[in-house]
Amino acid sequence: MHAHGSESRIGPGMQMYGTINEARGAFNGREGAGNHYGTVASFFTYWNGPNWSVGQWNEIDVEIVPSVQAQGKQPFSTNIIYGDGHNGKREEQSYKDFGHDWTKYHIYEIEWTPDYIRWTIDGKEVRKSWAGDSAGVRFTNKQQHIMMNFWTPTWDSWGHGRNDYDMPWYVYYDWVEIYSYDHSSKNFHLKWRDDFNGNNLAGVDGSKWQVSDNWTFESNASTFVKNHVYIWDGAMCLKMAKSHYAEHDESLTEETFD
Ligand SMILES: [Ca+2]
Repeated sequence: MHAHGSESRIGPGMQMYGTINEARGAFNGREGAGNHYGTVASFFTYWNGPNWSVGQWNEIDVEIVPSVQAQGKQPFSTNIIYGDGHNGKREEQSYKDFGHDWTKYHIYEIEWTPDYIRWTIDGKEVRKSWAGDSAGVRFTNKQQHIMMNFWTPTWDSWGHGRNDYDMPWYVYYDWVEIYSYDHSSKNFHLKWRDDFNGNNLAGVDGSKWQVSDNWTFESNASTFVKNHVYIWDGAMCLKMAKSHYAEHDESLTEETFD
């Protein structure tokens, strides 16, 4: 069987990413998240090099963060994270009260242009940051990847209340579209789409996506493993399970559904 991380309290989570060749674009996907405190289900852009450094950080986030409901907030977080040009990064983060049921499928979209960054849910605008007001928009100018992951923050506001008794947990992505941005016409053009078709438990299209395996990052209590990213009923499924019974759970899945 696959490695299941090591010392992490909870694991595995998972992450995948696809390449955006254009410098700017729009990215949308149909995502259904759970409502599990202590988790993040995401859809985001990220620059990972070459010659990566914190001071050049570029990231635009859609994140479902159920734990903030304990503070009376809706768990829809938008963020621009960008480097300060030296050794630090800055964030322009805000929660948006949209009144949608994030446990059902919705279309989340990020539009990223030199003039603005805009977030929509089901075609309705929830946030728009303009370059004139936002250093984040001005500094987000690198070629990025589109990524999705499902993970467990270690800091309290996003991590508290996690109770793993009913794991495994799942997040589903029905499809993802990538658009390039035409700087002269200021229009978006569909570049590619992945409907995540395929047999249940099949892997994702390796020509579009890379799947993290036995990897994590700072402030994440989960370890990403490749075999928890797979096609399920025409969607891409990210699965989170307790590491000490993950193997048993995998065998149950195979017996039940193959
Ligand atoms: Ca689909």
